[in-house]
Amino acid sequence: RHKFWETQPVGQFKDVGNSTLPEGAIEPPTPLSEVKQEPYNLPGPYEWITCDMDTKEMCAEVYNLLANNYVEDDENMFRFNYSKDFLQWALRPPGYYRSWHIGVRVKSSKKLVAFITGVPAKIRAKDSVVNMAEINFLCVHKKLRSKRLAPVMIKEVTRRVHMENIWQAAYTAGVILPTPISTCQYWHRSLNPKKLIDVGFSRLGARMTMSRTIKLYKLPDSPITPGFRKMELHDVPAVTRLLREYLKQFIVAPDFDENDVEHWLLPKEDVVDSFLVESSETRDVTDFCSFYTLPSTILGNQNYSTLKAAYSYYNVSTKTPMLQLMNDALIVAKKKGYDVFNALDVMENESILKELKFGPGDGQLHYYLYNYRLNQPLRPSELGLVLL
Ligand code: NHW
Ligand code: EN5
Repeated sequence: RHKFWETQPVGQFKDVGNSTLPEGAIEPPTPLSEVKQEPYNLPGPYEWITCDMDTKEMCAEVYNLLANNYVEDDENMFRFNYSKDFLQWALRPPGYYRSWHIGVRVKSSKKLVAFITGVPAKIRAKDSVVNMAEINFLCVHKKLRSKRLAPVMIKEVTRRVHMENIWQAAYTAGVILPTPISTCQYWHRSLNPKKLIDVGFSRLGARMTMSRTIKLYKLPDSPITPGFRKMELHDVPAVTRLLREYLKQFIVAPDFDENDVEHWLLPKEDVVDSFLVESSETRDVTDFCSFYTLPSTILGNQNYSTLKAAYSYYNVSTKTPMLQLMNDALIVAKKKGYDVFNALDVMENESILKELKFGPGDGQLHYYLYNYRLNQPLRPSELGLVLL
């Protein structure tokens, strides 16, 4: 059934439920001298390139490939439209390798037709902190699908990750592959219900009018929590301490240091937004919430071309109840013009989604590890990791 994935060091379907296999690496690292030194062969018309995401031209080519060929929902009504600034941010975290930003061009025309990326991340699974690659943005041009290019791209990124002496990876996908460590549900909170209904993102509920629906999703103009403010550079040490302490409770979670927090969580306009609650007495940072910006192109609508979506990222509550904190996140997202606020049922999210009027979407997100076995699948609430 999975001619490629059956050959890879990932959990196999035949082993699901077999808790006698050891946890950790599925295969041991090989000496670096034994890592294949030349790139894998591509079909004749194509060539590998390393994408220099520092240059505007390369960034624009990648942006265009993804804007036209990346992930769509199951009815092909919406397609992710990651912005250029977002891609630069996502692909250049602390310690990134340019060699992990891999493109495929048509030799004759130089047209970019496929892409895959990795970025380094320290991820903790139970008690082990493991250097991993986070793999994302795998994309093959629509006209070149089903030609088995994806397995070559995955093998090539694996080879380049191995060259840096890294042997594990984490990735997510909307499709089922061998085999998920967890399966999460997307939830959606309407901020601009009229537009969402007009573009077919959501439907008018039974026995609901448009005006009742608009009223149902109304939000205050500004956040409720005293001391709620945007995160600033000087907050990085306090936010790092808060987040590190919080993420300890999850079975799989990133191991962020201050450099990671500065990169991944310091606000960047139209890319990532972060807020915190500062205690007026102690000046301590007691709570934190964040979301990233990922619009979708609306395919074939007369009136609208893009859907502005916020995606819940990392949230920590110690003093402010999570419900109130996330409600404040909804309020600021609404104020900034987002149409919808999306979240997965990871971490503590499940407990607040219904009360905040999120509804389940038609999409799921499966989480995977490469060359790392966990004995049992995780509940979404045991996952402390959000990929972009
Ligand atoms: S998930 C988003 C993936 N991208 C899209 O969905 C965009 C639209 N679709 C496409 O561009 C986030 C194509 O359909 C793609 C497949 C390119 C998806 N992950 O070339 P063939 C990520 O980026 C397997 C992994 O003929 P295609 C995460 C499929 O099961 N494998 O198909 C990426 C089959 O193998 P099988 C996927 O449609 C993680 C084979 O590809 C997959 O023309 C990557 C068919 O290939 C997916 N999303 O192209 C893994 N979709 O064994 C990283 C299909 O079943 C692993 N396939 O026969 C770790 C590496 C690093 C390790 C380091 C130690
Ligand atoms: C990993 N980095 O299917 C990338 N999105 O529910 C790979 N549905 O937006 C991720 N089909 O349910 C790939 N509206 C997986 C995600 C692929 C994209 C995807 C789903 C997630 C989605 C929307 C639109 C459906 C359009 C028709 C959806 C219902 C919203 C409604 C709002 C009011 C309350 C009930 C729910």
